[in-house]
Order: sequence, then structure tokens, then C-alpha cells
Amino acid sequence: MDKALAGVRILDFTHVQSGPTCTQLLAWFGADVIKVERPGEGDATRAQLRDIPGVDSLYFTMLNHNKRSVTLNAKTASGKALLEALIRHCDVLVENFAPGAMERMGLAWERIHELNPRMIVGSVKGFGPGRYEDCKVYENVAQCAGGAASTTGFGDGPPVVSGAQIGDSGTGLHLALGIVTALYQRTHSGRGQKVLAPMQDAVLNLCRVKLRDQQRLERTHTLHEYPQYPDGHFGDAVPRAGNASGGGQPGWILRCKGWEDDPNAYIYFITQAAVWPAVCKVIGEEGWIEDDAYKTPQARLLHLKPIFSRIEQWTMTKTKFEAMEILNQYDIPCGPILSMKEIAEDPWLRMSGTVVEVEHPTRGRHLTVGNPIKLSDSPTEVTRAPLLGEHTEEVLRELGYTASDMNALRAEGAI
Ligand code: CAO
Repeated sequence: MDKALAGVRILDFTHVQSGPTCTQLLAWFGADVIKVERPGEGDATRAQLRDIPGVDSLYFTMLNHNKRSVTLNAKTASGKALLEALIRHCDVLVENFAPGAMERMGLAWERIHELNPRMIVGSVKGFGPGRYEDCKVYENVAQCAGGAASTTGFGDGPPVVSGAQIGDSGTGLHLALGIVTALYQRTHSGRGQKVLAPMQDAVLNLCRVKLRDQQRLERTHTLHEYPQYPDGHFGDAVPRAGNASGGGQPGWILRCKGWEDDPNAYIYFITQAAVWPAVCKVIGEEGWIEDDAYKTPQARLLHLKPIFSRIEQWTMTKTKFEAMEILNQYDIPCGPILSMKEIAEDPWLRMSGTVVEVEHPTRGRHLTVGNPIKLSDSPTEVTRAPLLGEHTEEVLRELGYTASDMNALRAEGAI
């Protein structure tokens, strides 16, 4: 069965996390992704956070599945010529260097477009045009500048960054969508185009509900779904909402049996309006079903703290999995707080191919996250990340380079 992106050639000039996330997705969908790395060192993440001396880190191996690796020094004349040959050969170039690095390499958009007018050039930068456009950016900077940190955490604490890599992996996802969209447009226009995904913008896109709340706050000076309501104080910016859903269905994280010893013995509990009578029955408060103080969602907003306290008295008598079993019988939306250990061992995530075991020549067997997006006609087979330069000869042969050409390139330090 052909993969969705079979025949699409990607020149992967990315490093660290954001760009590699994007090209890994395209590789999972069947594109031929040729990762270009500096000879000798390669992507900096190969050597970062190593758990086995001399072996490519999990940071690298988990972001570079299904790719081929070519080494090439773009700062030598023949390395540059090889890079230009790859630009002519490929459909898409993806890069996430610091602002100006591509131009310093002599590869501004105009030059790439001249070399290959059909080429799509996808870039991640920290910021779009404006005061910070020349800045280097890492994950947490984007979380802070995109509105995530100021709206995460508890009202009486400092801003908090999330463990979910919304700045890097989140932007990589945005870029991948931009690239396949540009590939689609190319089928009509015949032309390539630039695709830019700034990290600040991607984080803001993921935080758009908070910009919704900013405008609601400015109009009404309060946010009834936030824990600051009804007793606390609202300033002029959206506050941190703790574990409140902040949306139309109030929710909170509640302790479960064993919470004293297990830091993850908690459940997320949502008091969805449609199942309010069922919630009352489960916790033994049938009287609340017709009580005017609790009867409507609007009335309950005034009492959310005592309501969740009462529900917690019930959840503390059950493990999170026992609570899930009972609550699911009533269609009460809830979710266990799962530790990474529990996720790593979860048989259903293994069954779906989202958690996968991969064999690697120097690392051995290890766990990785597979493709979370499932296409019925293009199933993903996760293959391991390449060793540095593992496919240099193979790719150069495809470009028409002979063995003696390659020896000359090696002697010059170009590959
Ligand atoms: N051959 C020769 N030179 C190469 C090369 C190759 N194959 N690959 C990379 N280089 C050179 C580039 O030409 C550039 O050199 P100059 O600075 O002389 O122009 C340099 O390596 C790339 O440097 P960089 O500035 O991009 O890398 P850095 O480690 O200093 O910064 C980062 C990393 C991520 C902060 C920066 O790349 C960046 O801001 N990227 C955009 C935002 C982004 O993607 N951030 C997310 C990263 S994941 O947390």
C-alpha cells in the first residue's frame, strides 16, 4: 500500500525539536526525509541528555524516526554545491536555524526559488516579523511569549510552563500542516512558496481560549468559571486558573485513594451539566438535584469549591481506576492522572501504535512515541532514527555522484 506522502522528497535541514517534529510527521506519512547534518557532530541533540555514553540520545532518536541522514558541510564550496543539488532534487526544504543563518549560507528564499521554483521552504522561527524577529528561541521562551505561562499555574503562584512541548512540537505540527497545504496548492499553481510557523504564534493559537477570556474579562470584569470567582480578585489580565477547565463545563483535579503516597493518585472530574443528576447520585447527594442552589449550571458556579470538596470526599474512597469504572457507567466525563510510568506500560497505547518499541543498532530496544495521527490508507510503521551520515553514500549515488567524487568530497571535509 502506498503511503500518503510517497514520492515527496524532503530536504530536512532541521535540528533540536521543533523542525524535527515536523519532518518526522512527514516521514511517518511516507515522505522520503533526508536529514542534512554537519559532519562529525550532527544535530546537537544527538549528544544532549545522553543516558548511554557515546550513543545517540533518546532526545534525538525520538524525534528522527523514518529519516535518512546525510552529512554535509554547507560552509565548503563542494558541500554547498551538494546542498544545491539536493535543493534541485527535493520538493520541500524544512529548516529551523536562528534568524539569518540560511541567508548567511547563501540560501535566501530568492536563491532557493531560483534553483528550484517548485520547492516549498518551511521555516520555524521564534517570532514573526516585529521587535523580536532576530531572537533565538527555545521551547519555554515560546510558552512565555505566546500566553501559555501567564495563564498556567495557580492564582497565588508564579507563571508556570507546561511539560507538553507546545512551543517546539506544537509549532512543528503547525509547520507540517502548512507544508502539506502548500504541496496541495502546488498541484494547481505549479509553484513553491514559503511557509513560516513562528513559535510565539503557534503557542498563541493553542492558547486562543485565553484571548477569548481576556475580552470577556474586559467586558464584564469577572470570569465566573475561574477559581477567583466569586470571592477572589480579578485584575485587568486573564489570571491563572489552576486546574479549572475555564470552559463551559466546570472541572477540577481531585484526590483519590492512595494520594498520600502516590503523587499521581488523582482524577480530573468534570461536572458536565447533562450528567449533574448522575453526579449527585454517585456521591450520595440526591438532594442537590432539585435544590435551587445547585440545580442549574449558573447557580452551581457560585458553589464550585464546596461542590468539588464534596465530590472529593467520594473520590478519596476509590482508586483513580475504580473511580473511572464507576463514573464511566454514568457517562460522567473524567480522566485518571497518568504518570509517564503508567503511560509507558499502557497496553492500549502499545496496541494503537502510539507507544512503540524500536530496535537501534547502538542503543538496543527502546520505547518511543509513534504517530498519533491515524490514516486508514497510510498506516505508520515506525523505523529507528538514522546514525550520523548513515545514508550519505546512498543519497549521493541517487544524485549521480561516483565513488571517486565521494572520496574527493571526503578529502575536502565536505561530507
Ligand atoms: N554545515 C555547515 N554549517 C551548518 C550546518 C551544516 N550542515 N548546519 C548548521 N550550520 C550552521 C549554520 O550555518 C549556522 O551558522 P551561522 O551562525 O554561522 O550562520 C549555525 O550552524 C546554526 O546555528 P543556530 O544559530 O541555528 O544554532 P544554535 O545552536 O546557536 O541555536 C536555536 C539553536 C534553536 C536557538 C536556533 O537555531 C533558533 O532560534 N532556531 C529557530 C527557533 C527554533 O526552532 N527553536 C526551537 C528549537 S527546539 O527547542
